[in-house]
Amino acid sequence: MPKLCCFVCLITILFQLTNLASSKRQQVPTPPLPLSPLPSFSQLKWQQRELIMFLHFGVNTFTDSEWGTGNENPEIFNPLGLDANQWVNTAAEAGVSLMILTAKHHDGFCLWPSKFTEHSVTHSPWKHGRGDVVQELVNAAKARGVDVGLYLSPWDRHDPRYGHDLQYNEYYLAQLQELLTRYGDVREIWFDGAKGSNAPNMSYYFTDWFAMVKELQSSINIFSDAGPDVRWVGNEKGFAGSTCWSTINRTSLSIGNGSIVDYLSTGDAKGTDWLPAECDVSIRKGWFWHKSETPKKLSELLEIYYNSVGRNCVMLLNVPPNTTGLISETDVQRLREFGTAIDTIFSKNLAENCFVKASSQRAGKGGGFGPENVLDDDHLRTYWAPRDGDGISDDHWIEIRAADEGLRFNVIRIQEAIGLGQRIKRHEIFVDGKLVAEGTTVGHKKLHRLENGVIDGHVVRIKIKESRAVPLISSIGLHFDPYWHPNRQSLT
Ligand code: FUL
Repeated sequence: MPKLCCFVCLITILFQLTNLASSKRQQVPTPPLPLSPLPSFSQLKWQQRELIMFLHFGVNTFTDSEWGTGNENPEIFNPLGLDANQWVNTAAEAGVSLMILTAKHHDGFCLWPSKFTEHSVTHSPWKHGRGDVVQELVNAAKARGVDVGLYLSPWDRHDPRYGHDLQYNEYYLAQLQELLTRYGDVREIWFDGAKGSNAPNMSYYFTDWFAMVKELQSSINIFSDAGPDVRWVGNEKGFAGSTCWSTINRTSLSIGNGSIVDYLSTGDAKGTDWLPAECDVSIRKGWFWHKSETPKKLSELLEIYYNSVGRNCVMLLNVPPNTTGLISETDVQRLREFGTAIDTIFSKNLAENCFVKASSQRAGKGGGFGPENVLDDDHLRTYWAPRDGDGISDDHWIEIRAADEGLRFNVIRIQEAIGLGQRIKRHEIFVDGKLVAEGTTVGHKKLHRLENGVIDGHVVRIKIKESRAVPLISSIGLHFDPYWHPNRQSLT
């Protein structure tokens, strides 16, 4: 009998051990924990757009001014050749996927037939008062798969309700409801913070506005100086801070507050809110079209690109339609050059066939978090994750090794898997053991355009010197920018 007992025990133990082993084998390594705050789905989508087009258009286009008085006669608005398809084609060719139109600027003139005011396209000779610029843009954009956003200026120099809190907020909310229910999906709404010094006192009911916007458009991003989804970068040059966190404390922000511009441009490593920055800038000097102005040089646009997209932001480039209602040929041409330049620089990753190695990797080889993930086409959901440590003092590095012939590049691109939070605080880049670049934050995208120009080398090592938690790198690129000549003025 005891023999039988021993035999049964042995079988049971063996059975349990086999079970344990097979359950161990089946355990797929899990991703690391996210680090709050995190982006929303719509914020992530917005960030991936990288380049958005702004369109300033209205009565100012016809009066050659930047801020209308509010006394303009609607009859001056007559863009006889308006063709929104031309706007959208120009944008799409440059890689733009979202276009934001000034439905109403500070002068109060509405580009759509609002039933709450007489001051609109309805009283202009354009299309005998039956025109609707918002609708024209929406139709053209839809046909090319481009998204639409709208700017509705809070400051209104025309409407007599401005300065009377209740009446004006009701009027403004009524217009928001029109815009967000009549035209299908609106992906971004722009609440501008500007207000003239002599303008009447006015309290905006932001809480009600924001709630109404979200009720009517669940996937929209709300832009203002203080978010809640996208923040102003703090200047109109299109430049972010060289340190730029998508995180910030919203409680420290307020709309129309000029004293927080530095905080806006750098964000806050300790911020409790995910609120990435948008860099608005015009292709010309002014926001509206003026006969006397010409577009910026290609080299200036590229400088802006590196200082916005290359610093974890989105570039919002204004391209104003002219009095005919078209984007001027000079601007079309410049945008085409700009789009081609971005393509030329970034469509080829010179690191694509290199070997890649890292200080450590989560879950070991084959665990799904290896350094090879930084060279695939997914720049968000696949990433290199080092082994868990305290994340702060660990010496994490990742290395790109070229085959025999070596590499020739002048731009280094690094991207974090921001879906799990923004982490990197400081990093350094070495080529064949020599320090070539250093920086702070990375975020969605960090572009280092090398100050000393083109480098020939074999081994590129990126060291993460400081991080809020283990760094998660989703993509690395080595690129050649033929437009970058650090030691001489560009002629383009
Ligand atoms: C500013 C406005 O005053 C300008 O006219 C322009 O619309 C710019 C984008 O925002 O605050």
